[in-house]
Amino acid sequence: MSFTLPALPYAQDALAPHISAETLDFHHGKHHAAYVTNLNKLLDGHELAGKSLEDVVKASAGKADMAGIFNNAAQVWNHTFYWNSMTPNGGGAPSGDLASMIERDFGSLDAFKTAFATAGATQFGSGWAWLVLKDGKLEIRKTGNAETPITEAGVTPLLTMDVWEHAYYVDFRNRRPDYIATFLSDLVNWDFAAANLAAAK
Ligand code: MN3
Repeated sequence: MSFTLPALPYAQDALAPHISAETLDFHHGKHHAAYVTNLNKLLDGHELAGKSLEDVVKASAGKADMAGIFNNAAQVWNHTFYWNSMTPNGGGAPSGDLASMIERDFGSLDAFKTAFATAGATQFGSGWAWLVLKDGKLEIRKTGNAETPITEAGVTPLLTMDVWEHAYYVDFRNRRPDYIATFLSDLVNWDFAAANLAAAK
């Protein structure tokens, strides 16, 4: 049994003009696809073959002899989560429990946006910014390269933003802060974050 590349949850041009079809063609069709292909090769005949993707990520995390498996498995998981963290006509404001928890734990939606944008902008080199639930409280995480909060005990990711250069270079060149601002204003999928929050309760 091997892993397959999940389809994007929207058309390749659905996030334009913010994120172009060209970016998604490469980012999903080449980068994400390569992580799936590499993972399947690495798991061929391996003791972790046949496990779920989350189990492969957790079992290989922090193990030097499984670094390749971890990097590819975590990148497969992170990217699928990232596609769902965006939606055409996204942005706006969350509602319900998520809105009140953001207000409670960050002070305001604007304060959350500032903290999330700072995490993304200050992740040196490649990585990810996250909104997570930990012990009933919302927190921000930033992770380097393929690192993912699903390896952290008691943490449920609600939302992520890819800050690898391949996520924004075609559309924003080197302007990572502009990509981050656009993610928050026009792309972020609050319904996905709210559904993750509801499922974690
Ligand atoms: Mn990426």
